[in-house]
Amino acid sequence: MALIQNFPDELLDLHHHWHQPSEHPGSGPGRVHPLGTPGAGLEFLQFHRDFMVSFHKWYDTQPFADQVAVAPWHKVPDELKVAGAGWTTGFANDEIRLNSNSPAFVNADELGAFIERGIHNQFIHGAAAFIYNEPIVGTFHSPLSTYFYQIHGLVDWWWQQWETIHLPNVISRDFIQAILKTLGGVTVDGGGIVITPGGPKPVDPWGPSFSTLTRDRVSAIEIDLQRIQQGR
Ligand SMILES: [Cu+2]
Repeated sequence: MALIQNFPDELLDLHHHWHQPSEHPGSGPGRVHPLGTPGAGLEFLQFHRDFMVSFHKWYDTQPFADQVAVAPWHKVPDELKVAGAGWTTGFANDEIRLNSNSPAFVNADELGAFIERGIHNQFIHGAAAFIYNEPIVGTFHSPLSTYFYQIHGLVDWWWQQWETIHLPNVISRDFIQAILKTLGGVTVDGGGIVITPGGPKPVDPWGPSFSTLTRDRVSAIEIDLQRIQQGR
């Protein structure tokens, strides 16, 4: 039995609304970047990471909390890797790429889009619903099932592996927020970042290493900035 009792409606609605804006209007900000558009992949990763943090704030205090049942998978479980559950050579190759980062993902947005549009949307929720006989995992109410946290734990684990490799490329939201707070405004152009605290006065807050920022790093920062400016 893997359904979670007493699950807070607000969390369930937050998730449903994010995926389906017409449902539960007002439950959180909803998705900013539609599937298939720039920023959508990173938003998918970040939303579910944040969601799992919110979930654990509640779940871990419950007397019935079962941490083993919600522990992240670190690979697609073998029992799901059967044709009857929809496993294909294509998904097997996707998993190899996710584990090896070869070919490399240029940024977390590309990684997130690859996972969401592939294994996540087309395989793993449905396969888990089928193999574990837990139909709700295949619906927008999937957070009611402990399998949700194993699935999204795996998605997040792939992201964490990528972050470990690309640490210099990753600029956290907290870091950007601290900069916004300190300096009042940031604009990004193709050549780098210009800090404008009330006027177009370029400043280089990161020192010499900042000048080595690549276009990929800047685009990752741009996405973070858009998210912050839109209140996500
Ligand atoms: Cu979801």
